[in-house]
Amino acid sequence: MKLYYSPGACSLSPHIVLQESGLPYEAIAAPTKTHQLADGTDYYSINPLGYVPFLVLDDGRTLREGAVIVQYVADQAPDKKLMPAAGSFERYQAQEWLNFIGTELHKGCSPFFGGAANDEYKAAMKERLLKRLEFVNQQLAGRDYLMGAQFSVADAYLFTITNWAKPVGLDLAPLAHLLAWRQRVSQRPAVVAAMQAEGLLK
Ligand SMILES: N[C@@H](CCC(=O)N[C@@H](CS)C(=O)NCC(=O)O)C(=O)O
Repeated sequence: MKLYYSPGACSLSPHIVLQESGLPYEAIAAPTKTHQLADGTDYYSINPLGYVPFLVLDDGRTLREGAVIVQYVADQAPDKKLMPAAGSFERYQAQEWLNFIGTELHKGCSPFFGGAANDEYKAAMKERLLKRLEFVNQQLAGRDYLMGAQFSVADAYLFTITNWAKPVGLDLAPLAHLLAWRQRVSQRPAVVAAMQAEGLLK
């Protein structure tokens, strides 16, 4: 498998999941600022939408949405229990988290990265994001991970998005459960390895 990623972008989530899975893969940088690979290839010739993450399977088939890529990878390494079994109620709960993170958090952060949003819109969006994060904070009380005792792909996605708190201007200090969870996730060897590979750790 090949994962196209941009350092620190939402593609860190499948990068973490690939590391957690133990499956062989190659990570290829496709920086969002240049849309060009290191060898000069125009990234739009690989993914016409131009965004990361983008997964290419060994047989050439592709997947391009982060919330789906992480489920595909998890299902290739079922022994790692990164996603509950298909058909179980827990599977829907994990998908509920992925959808929530994608639509309520990830896309709420996007206007803060080079968008044309004005200050009024950004202030309203920050308030909305904080309300959503307060909910997540409550859900994490007394739990190691979003799904309970087991780390899942939803944790990889939430960790990636909450890494952006500083650039977006969100103060996470009052959200003690979320901060404790971030600390726990940040210490997982797979998370450290993926962040190191993206040049995010000193
Ligand atoms: N719908 C996609 C959105 C991915 C996305 O927003 N990627 C951003 C980085 S976090 C990106 O590549 N932006 C650069 C661009 O759109 O050209 C997903 O959920 O995977």
